[in-house]
Amino acid sequence: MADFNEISELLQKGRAKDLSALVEKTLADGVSANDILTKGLVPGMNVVGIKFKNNEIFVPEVLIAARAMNAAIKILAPVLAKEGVEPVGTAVICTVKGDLHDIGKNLVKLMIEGAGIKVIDLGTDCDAEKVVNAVKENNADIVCLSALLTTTMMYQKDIIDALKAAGIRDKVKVMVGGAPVTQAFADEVGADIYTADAASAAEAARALFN
Ligand code: B1M
Repeated sequence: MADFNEISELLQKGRAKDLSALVEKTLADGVSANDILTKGLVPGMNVVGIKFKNNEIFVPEVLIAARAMNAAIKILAPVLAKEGVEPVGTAVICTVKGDLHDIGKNLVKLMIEGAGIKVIDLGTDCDAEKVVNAVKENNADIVCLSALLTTTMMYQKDIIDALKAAGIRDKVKVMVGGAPVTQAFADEVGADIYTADAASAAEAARALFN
């Protein structure tokens, strides 16, 4: 029986070594990587977010939890991403300017790669010019924009505007996401696709090529 609660607890405490060992054991017991992610790790990170908001923990503790999350994701990565699949298209992904949150963006990247799409990762704090250049250089089909802050989500629109100004808006589909982003916001900024989680992002990206 998988102990998702223990996975969540270890993540919250930032005990990367113990968490990695438990994630490895849980995988070996036959539990799916997706269940470990969605029933253990993501709920654990949500608790971290709530405690952070309530000033029960502070940036250093959040960073330590994030490090543990990344260590666990590293173990799940090869299982989540099906290897050896010929890419059907190319995506450019980033977390937008002013925003350093990359755990969700990395998950979206992983799952999109798993759906057989080549992903160019521009990292975090990414400005519009960098996105426009990457789309041109890689002849990308999709632009994936992640934003975790209410203060940075509007920059998704700036990137869409920059794609328009560069004359390439109609050549790419723009997908937006991140905790504060909604379908209504996506419509408002003129994105083509909004998805709430990494699995839906991969599904939507893949659907573009079917
Ligand atoms: Co920050 N932070 N943080 N943080 N942080 C939040 C986002 C916050 C909600 C915490 C809170 O107050 N409860 C809050 C934002 C408030 C707001 O804007 N409304 C916040 C704040 C305020 C800040 C700082 C300003 C704090 C400060 O310095 N005073 C600061 C900003 C720094 C900056 O970016 N400029 C800051 C810093 C940090 C750390 C560096 C310490 C760390 C990030 C480490 C890292 O990413 N490497 C951090 C963390 C870890 C969080 C929380 C706790 C967790 C985020 C996370 O990784 N979640 C977060 C609270 C929370 O979200 N519960 C919080 C797990 C991840 C799997 O989920 O990223 O939402 P998420 O991704 C999901 C979906 O959103 C979706 O798929 C993923 C799941 O499948 N998704 C997409 C994401 N991108 C997508 C793109 C798509 C589609 C779906 O298509 C393209």
